[in-house]
Amino acid sequence: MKLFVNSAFEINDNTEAYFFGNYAQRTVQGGFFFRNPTNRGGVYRGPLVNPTTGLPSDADDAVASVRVGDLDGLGQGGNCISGIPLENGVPNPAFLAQVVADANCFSFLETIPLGFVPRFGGENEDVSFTFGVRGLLDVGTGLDYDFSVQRGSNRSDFAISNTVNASLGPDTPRNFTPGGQEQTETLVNASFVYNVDVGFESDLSVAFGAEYRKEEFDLFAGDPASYALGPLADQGFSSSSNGFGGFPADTSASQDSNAIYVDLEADVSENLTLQTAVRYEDFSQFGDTTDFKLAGIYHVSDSVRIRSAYSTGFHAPTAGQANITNVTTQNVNGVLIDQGTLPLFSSAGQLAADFIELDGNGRPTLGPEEAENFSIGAAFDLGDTSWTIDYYTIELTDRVAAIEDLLPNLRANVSWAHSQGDYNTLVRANYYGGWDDTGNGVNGISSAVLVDVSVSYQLNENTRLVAGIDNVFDTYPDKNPSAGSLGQLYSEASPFGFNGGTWYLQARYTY
Ligand SMILES: [Ca+2]
Ligand SMILES: [Ca+2]
Repeated sequence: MKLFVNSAFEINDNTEAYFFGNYAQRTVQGGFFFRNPTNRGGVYRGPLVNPTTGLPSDADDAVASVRVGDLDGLGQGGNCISGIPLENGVPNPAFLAQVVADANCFSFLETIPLGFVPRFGGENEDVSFTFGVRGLLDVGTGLDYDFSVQRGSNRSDFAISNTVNASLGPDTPRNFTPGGQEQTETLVNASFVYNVDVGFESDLSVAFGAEYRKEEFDLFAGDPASYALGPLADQGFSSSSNGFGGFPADTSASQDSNAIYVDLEADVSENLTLQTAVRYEDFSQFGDTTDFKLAGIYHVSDSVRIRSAYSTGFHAPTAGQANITNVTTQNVNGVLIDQGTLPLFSSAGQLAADFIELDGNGRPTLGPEEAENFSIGAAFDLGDTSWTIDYYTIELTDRVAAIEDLLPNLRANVSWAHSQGDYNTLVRANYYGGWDDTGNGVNGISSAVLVDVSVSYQLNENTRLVAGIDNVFDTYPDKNPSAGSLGQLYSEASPFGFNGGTWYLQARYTY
């Protein structure tokens, strides 16, 4: 469901107030990749065992097994084998029958013999509104102003079904509400535009302004079973809802920043338009950053234009990336360990930074990610046809850790567009530099070039028909070396997907 409001009313001839807002709500659900039921770690996959006793073994004849839990505790009450031996991937029927018959011994083959594919989804709610006043002040040649306040929030409440908290054994629920998260942003803006005659071909347009931005991030705790460390945790059964563990506690984080900017643009001569901009921004936690942009278009002749732009940019870690604490207890090789994410600014985070520095790996810092963008292109007319060619590169340094590690550090794109009469054609080559799949621990995935082509035809005044192929040469990323156990042939984080080429037909109707 989506609702929009967009309104403005005149206060006087030179002043207008405006308001716009939106509300959207949707429910999302998706599945996980299928995995072989007998090798899902922490649920089914057991230790290597002696095929005739079902007890742990590191001998040459040891075989894989399906994990068995001892419900009244190890070393007290009844005893159980450690794993049901697998023979050609099939659980040994005699051992399986023995585990089923013994009420104190438990394997997930008793309750969910065919394995399970979790369904993950949630409710998403998005609300935002903007209120502002804009107008013209009678100063010199006239000063345009625009003051506004904007607030937006996006909340997701997650749900995961058809899964287990394996450490709860036979008592596990199958459906969980692992909690939620909300990002809220508040922006206060003041912007101005003033035109000055400095003797150029056109007036010099001077835009300047200031912005205050506050970002808040909240995590909401899940239901207790979604993060519980159940009684079988010390026997190798994983804790928390499998597939997406619940958040154990409510957590909040926030940061704010102040920015000022100036942007100048003018037709310097009949043939040359130049733009330059500078922006300074000060973050409550990352110090400050100054970025600039320089861009121009030069008309070589009536039919040939050259354009180029260079800019620096930044991407500050979000309040969530910088501040969030999300710790769950896991059983790792028989030892209970608190695992999760801690803010680098916390005392625990600084202690970890000390260790990393002592190891000679340099002290980790979290600051704005910096980018340099460069583009150059030409547009020209030949007879009845017009042509453009553009090249751009984006180079990033100081990647914000985690998700962004997955992105290639260099992307480039060359496109060739051609229009003649009612036809437009486009050929585009996209270059993705090498990247690391940190989620699966696979580094050094190869760079790739993908080529897209499309043709469109203006059928009549309102209708345009488009046919195209994205990824004409059906390029795929490198295969995931651990595809077998994860059920993922390719990394799901591939910057250009893993679906190969696609073709499409479109009809666009404008009215
Ligand atoms: Ca026991
Ligand atoms: Ca049993």
